[in-house]
Amino acid sequence: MTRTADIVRQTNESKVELGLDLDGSGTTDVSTGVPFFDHMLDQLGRHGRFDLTVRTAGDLEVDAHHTVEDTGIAIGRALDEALGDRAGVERFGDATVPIDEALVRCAVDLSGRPYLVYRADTPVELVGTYETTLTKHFFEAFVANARLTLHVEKLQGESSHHIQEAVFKAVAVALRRAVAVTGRGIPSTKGTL
Ligand SMILES: [Mn+2]
Repeated sequence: MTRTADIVRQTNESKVELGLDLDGSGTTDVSTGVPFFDHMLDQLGRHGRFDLTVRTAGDLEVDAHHTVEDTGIAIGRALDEALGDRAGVERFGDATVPIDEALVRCAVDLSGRPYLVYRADTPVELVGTYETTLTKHFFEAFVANARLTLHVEKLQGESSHHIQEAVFKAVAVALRRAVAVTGRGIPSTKGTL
């Protein structure tokens, strides 16, 4: 059984073409027109050990908002589709990831219910051309479409680049652990996720 999804999503604000393989090797090919965001999605694929291809062409002449949000929707949708009925998955995953002075903790539950708790502000809100406040928005879109619970908490950090990167790496590692196939049935007393 392959756990893959290919998504094409087009609106008046963006076109996203996305490929995801949950059992890949961490090979990524990401292009959104926002270099720092590309760098972050690269971390997500690489440390999640997913194969991830992203081609987003958004209305960057406005700003990066729609590009980031619509990419989050597509990645979430792809994850939901690739997981299928979620049978056999570990379901819960967590990770605490340092980058030098920055430390970020993340916990995931593939619960079927979208919920985000995000506490990872940054000292400055611009890294390259990327507004770091978009990251919460990205994960809101991701969580709603992937139907999972995600907690992200910055324990400490000074560099906004490091904090943001530790966020994406922690989410990647927590997701890798949560989607790992470790059993057979649906890991819920409800019988469904
Ligand atoms: Mn970096």
